[in-house]
Amino acid sequence: MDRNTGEIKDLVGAACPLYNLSTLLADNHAQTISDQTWAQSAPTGWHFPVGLGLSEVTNSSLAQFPSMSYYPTVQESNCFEVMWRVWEDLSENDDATFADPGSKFYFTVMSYNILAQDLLEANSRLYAHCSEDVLAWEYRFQTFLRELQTWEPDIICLQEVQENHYLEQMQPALTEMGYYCVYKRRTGTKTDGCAVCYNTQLFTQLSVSLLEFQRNDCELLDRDNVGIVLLLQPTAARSEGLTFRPICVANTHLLFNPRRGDVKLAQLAIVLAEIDKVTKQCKVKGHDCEVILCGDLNSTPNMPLYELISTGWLYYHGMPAWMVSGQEDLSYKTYHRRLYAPLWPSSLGINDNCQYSNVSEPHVKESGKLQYNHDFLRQLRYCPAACVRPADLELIPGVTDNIPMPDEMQQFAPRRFRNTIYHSLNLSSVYNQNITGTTLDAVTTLHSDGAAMVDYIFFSRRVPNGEKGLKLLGRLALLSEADLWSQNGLPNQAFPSDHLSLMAKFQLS
Ligand code: KL2
Repeated sequence: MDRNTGEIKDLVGAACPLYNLSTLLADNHAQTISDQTWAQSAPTGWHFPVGLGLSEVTNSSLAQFPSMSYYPTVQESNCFEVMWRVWEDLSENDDATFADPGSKFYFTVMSYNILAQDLLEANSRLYAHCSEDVLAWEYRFQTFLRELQTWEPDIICLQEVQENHYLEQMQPALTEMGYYCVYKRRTGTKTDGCAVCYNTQLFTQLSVSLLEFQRNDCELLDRDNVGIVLLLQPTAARSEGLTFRPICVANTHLLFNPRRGDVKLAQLAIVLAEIDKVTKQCKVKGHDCEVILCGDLNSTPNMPLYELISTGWLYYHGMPAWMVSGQEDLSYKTYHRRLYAPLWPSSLGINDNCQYSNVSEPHVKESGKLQYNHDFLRQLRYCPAACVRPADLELIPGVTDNIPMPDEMQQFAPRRFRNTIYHSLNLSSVYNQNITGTTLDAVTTLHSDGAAMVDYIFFSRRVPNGEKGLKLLGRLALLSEADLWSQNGLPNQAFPSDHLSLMAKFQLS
């Protein structure tokens, strides 16, 4: 492969070492990856050549897929290069992990927009660079299943899952592989939706929320996108009798329209409010839960929507709606829809903290008197002035000198800036904007209109000296736009969608 021209050289007859893609993947699947060795030994099946001249030649035959038998069989002697992906190990040599591996719970999460066939066909000009055979659903589905078999994610968050494919193929296949699946189709006429599947050996489901963003009583929320929020309890299988904190897993596919950042923010607020509700319900039962938020957010890194998630706040007054997602620079347009307060009507029942209003704000009882709920009163208790011990108050250690932990303070910090929205989930992205060790942009989606990072896995950040938070142990490396074009763009022989899969490994202690 000449990486500069993107041209695939005909290697027929050239003396090249041949791999068999299918065998490699099959071998990898057969290898049982034990918890402790998994982070250290990168899965051997996929390898991404880093840098020029390190590409590998492989052999892949469509005939390996029985369902493809009605397509022309590729000659066994046809070699072409295939791009692999590497596992990035991020675990420092954590002695405690090896000393007492039983006290930790490890799990992996994949987020994957698998490109609904109906959308592929509706937007076919985006895939004009692809050969017909890599666009066939049967081929793409088999390639997708192989990818799952290669990486064996414990939790899978899928977007663009076409309903008939889900019911007829996906759910049966994944059930067979040991997953339980939850599905939510988009409202309206679009045929696809989101799915979350989890390994039933590792998790039991404590709650499930299926979210529709289309609200008849709200002009802003007139789009058909959806989301799923699950609360999962780690089971004994990998925890040797210990009890671990539940994990709240949210999956969504936000609106695509680059001009409508206002809609995207309101859709995100619904997801954040639902996560907040689930975590609070968990707390009532005496548990803190960890949060994983993944999906296709149709927004690029470090732009306003992303900033809201990663920093916990966003000042939006007068911001052009197209700027929110960073997908396109539309500053040349003469008219700009702009963001002004309120971002969404109060009838949505969600406040500026992206929480359901009835959960954290005082509400008026019928008598007309204000009634304050527990959380609202805690906000008052945690205001800094309330934490100063009057000099004449008897010191009873642990009682009258007791002040909240810094993270508790933060949770109840006054939220009083105007034209700003907040959330209190403390989330970090698994992926950085750049490919590790380079200045190249990492992309998660690519087609003939361009490439970008729009898919994410966010997770509960570890708070300093706190017990809470997830530890990120590793991730499946992304690729650059140039790397993907050198392989004919997406979808291609190896990758079945116009998005790459994202995967991360976490530790819960
Ligand atoms: O960006 V996506 O692709 O997350 O991969 O989400 C949407 C787009 C998906 C669901 O609406 O369909 C794709 N140009 C390009 N892509 C489009 C367009 C468009 N005009 N409309 C929908 N999609």
